Amino acid sequence: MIDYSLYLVTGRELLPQGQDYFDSLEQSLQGGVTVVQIREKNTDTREFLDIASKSKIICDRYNVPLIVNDRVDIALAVQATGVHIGQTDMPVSVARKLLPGGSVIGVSCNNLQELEKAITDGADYVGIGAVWSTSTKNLDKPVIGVRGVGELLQKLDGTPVKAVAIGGIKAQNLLRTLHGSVSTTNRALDGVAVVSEIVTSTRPREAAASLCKILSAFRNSGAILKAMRTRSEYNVESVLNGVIRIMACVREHNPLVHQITNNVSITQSANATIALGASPIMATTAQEMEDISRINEALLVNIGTLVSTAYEGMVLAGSCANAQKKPVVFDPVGVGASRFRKGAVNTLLNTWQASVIKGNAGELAALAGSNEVQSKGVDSIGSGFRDPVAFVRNVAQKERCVVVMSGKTDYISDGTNVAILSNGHELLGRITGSGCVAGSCIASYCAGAMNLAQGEDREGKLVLGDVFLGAIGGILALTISAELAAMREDVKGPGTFFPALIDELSMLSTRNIRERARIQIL
Ligand code: 3NM
Ligand code: MG
Repeated sequence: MIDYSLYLVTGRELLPQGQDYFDSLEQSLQGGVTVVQIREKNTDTREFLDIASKSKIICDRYNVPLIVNDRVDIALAVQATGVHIGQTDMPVSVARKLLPGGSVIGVSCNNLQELEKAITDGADYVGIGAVWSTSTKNLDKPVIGVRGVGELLQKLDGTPVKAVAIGGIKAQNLLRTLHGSVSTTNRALDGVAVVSEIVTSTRPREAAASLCKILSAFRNSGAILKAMRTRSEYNVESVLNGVIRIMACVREHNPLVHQITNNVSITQSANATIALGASPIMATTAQEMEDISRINEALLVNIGTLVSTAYEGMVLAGSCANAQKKPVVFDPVGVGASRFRKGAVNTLLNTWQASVIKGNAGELAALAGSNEVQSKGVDSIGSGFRDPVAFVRNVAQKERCVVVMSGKTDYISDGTNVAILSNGHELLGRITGSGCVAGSCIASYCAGAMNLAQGEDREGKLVLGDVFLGAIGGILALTISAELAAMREDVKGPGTFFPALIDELSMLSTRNIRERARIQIL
């Protein structure tokens, strides 16, 4: 059995100046590479053979299997463990006939057709790529994206075929790659294949060791089986206690909540954030994202009025937040309204891991590719999903995060548990931006949840803090405050409602939450 965890594909042309190929290979084995593929694209047979046989001796010393790219004859000559076959190379069946019994054959796959063929052909493993863009290889097929890898992995269920992802994998995006590519059936990658992250390093041992550390931290975190859940069990009592702790923490610590949002509701969002006790920063420009990501405690990305400058900021801000394990709340406003928005949402979700995705039924339907609920612009039309509980749970599993479906009843799932909240008031639907404000409330409470998690184990986690509780808390704070605001005598309609809502958000008490929360946990 091959351990596919850290699969090195060689690339002699990428070695740093003065770095010896064999020395680099040996160091990477010392760092923890578990399988090596010799890849020589423009090397004469004699030289290829020479490199392969010397590499084989080194790999043998570390008990690491050697696989040869494309060339069955070289694999035979050096008694390699197997071959790796591209889509334009020799068919698997022919290679299988030529190689000794028990040889390992891997196939590069970019899409479902190629994957299904590789399974039928009897491949032992597949290399799924490119998951990220890369300059190491000229890509003639589309980049799959982390979420696309998950969809392909699902097709391997019930087969003995192993899978590694390849293309642009770095220490900095490895955890996100591993987490985001787990399928809805909990099929995870067996490993990752890298070229440049190890080969271009002047310290390949350390480069490999860093990747190994992340791989084992991810496996040990138990995160494969969970989308984002941090506690094993929730009930109404524990959830309300958690929300109340978060509320107090937000007021005490005034977390900085970075919000890239739309120009319709930006003022409402900033005001609501302040009212809850958090501190908003509404920065949008890419150049300042890295600095802000160091000081913020949560990020909100809202595509309500998407413009290209803010879009660049969104791409970068989310990656920075992931790198710092800070919660990312994503509001794909009107994702069904245009192809542009759909494409942007797809790119954003393939680039970074959202911690919470919040949308109305129409937006989440568009995101999930369901036509059960339609949208009109940014609004949802119709009565909603036949089985909203199953729907949010499935989207949470697929997107590997907490999903909030807002509406008259709000459904929140971490992929396992579902909270059903039925607080709120119809006046919320008669002002602009109440959905966007909900995003700000969730981000503020996720920041509070992260604050409460300081000192907890960080290893293998993509985000710190219980974002399921953060999402529930944000929705409860807003919808209960709306009820209290609507009860006021001076509130005559939507115009007077909004300022009253801000007042109530700032005065919300533990008692209000305990007495008014209408919550069910499944
Ligand atoms: N195959 P790096 S991408 C060899 O998509 C290879 O099948 C790919 O290099 C595929 O880790 C790739 O430097 C290059 O991005 C991967
Ligand atoms: Mg090939």
